[in-house]
Amino acid sequence: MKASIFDRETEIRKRAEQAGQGHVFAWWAECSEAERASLLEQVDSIEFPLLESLVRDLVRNPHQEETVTLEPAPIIPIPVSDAQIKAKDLARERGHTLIREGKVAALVVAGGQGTRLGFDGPKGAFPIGPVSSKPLFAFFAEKLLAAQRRYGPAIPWYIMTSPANDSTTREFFEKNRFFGLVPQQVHFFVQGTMPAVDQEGKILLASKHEIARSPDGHGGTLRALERSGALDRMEAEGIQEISYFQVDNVLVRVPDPVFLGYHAEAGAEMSSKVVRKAYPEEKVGVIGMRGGKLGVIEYSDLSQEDMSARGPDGELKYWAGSIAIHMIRVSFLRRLQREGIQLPFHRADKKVPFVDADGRHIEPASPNGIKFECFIFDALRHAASAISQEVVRQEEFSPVKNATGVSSPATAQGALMEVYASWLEQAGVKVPRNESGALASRIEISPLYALDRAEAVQKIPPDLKITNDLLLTDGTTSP
Ligand code: UD2
Repeated sequence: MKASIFDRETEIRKRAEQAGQGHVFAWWAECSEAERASLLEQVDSIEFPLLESLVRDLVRNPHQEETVTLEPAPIIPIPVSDAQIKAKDLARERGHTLIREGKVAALVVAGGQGTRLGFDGPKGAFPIGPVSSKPLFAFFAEKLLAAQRRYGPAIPWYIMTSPANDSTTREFFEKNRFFGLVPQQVHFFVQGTMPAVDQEGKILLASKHEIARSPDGHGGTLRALERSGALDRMEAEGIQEISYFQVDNVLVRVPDPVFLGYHAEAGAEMSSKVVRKAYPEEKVGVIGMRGGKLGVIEYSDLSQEDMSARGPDGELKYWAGSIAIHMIRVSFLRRLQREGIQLPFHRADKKVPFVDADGRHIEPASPNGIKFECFIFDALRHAASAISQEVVRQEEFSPVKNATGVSSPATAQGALMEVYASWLEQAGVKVPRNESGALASRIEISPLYALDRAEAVQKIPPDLKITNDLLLTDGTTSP
């Protein structure tokens, strides 16, 4: 006879009760057979010992982060001197070789809920093309496609989704015929979730038969790569380096031979890109040395004093803002797994809809719940060697976070168009602007037309006239 989850009901209930979470069965009598089975499955999947330790350390006795002295980190600068330019050229060559040898995979974390953007769907489906309206995912796919055409081997693309957006993300790729990529090179893997708890550490119920759960943060990538078999696959395919980025940054260079080269030259296990912070309170983590180890200190954890501290040159002391672009060596992830190293969880206070003690569904107006998330950059402190490279913000970082204002679709499109305008201008084209210097028409260049400035300058005819919206594509783009 087929085993049923009900065979283990007593054991599952006991585990929940022993962990002080027996209330999750409060509405059992009202649940249908299917709902009961589902609830048991959900409770069964909870790692109670882990949850108990998080409730103890982050909810009941939240300890203040011990004050460790922060020091600025060494950063590879944007090259100015001949020696720096030479080092960059060497890095580029090294990166080209690794890509040509098929040793690089791309990985995007796309499991976030995109609540701030208020977009109904996976964030990667957001239409960002200033002229084409093509989605974020299409930009990344075309960059990979263009790199493949240039360097040879297919670049595997790993996409981390969450249970909430996994099927919609897959459907979106199917519908768009994988944006010209071969479906076999695109690997979706789903991140884990953690139960959300109230201020007393009690698990919140999203409905009478549903635990409120949320994705376990982008640090969940590590566990999800192992669990899904993606890490095994990478090793089997001879992938050495993972080019990691976030779904919200349309300007990302993926893969970037220069970054890859610096990272490989240094024998680094995990590396990061940084930009100069635009202003002290900007919501990016800063790269610094903490207790002698390179790390990212999240903006919310940076003291007011450190945030605004300035050096003798008047520049921010902690100017190196992390733009969440990393190079991660596959063997590093395997080592972390072998050594049983787990990333720490952080507490995030959020509004979590829940069912109250009277069975009413409540949509809270202010944060009532606590979610637990891991951050990928916490892996940095375990890297035997790590480098950071400064890059030009205008060329590589313009995230889409909010519906309007800073870090919104409007600012990202503006940044994209300015990049294209500078390519066009360097190619000798007159780009129409109004009196205030703003672009007079919308412009867009597909990565399939030109992957980078050098290719654009070489391809764009200097006598090109821009009289209306301009879209340069190679004509074979799918959507
Ligand atoms: C992140 C960094 C911040 C800075 C900034 C750059 C953290 C805590 N902070 O800020 O230091 O580098 O990005 O843009 O990371 N995601 C998942 N699963 C999750 C949670 C997030 O895949 O469970 C993805 C999400 O889809 C997005 C990315 O991770 O691509 C960043 O998430 P976020 O928007 O919550 O990060 P944010 O803006 O707080």
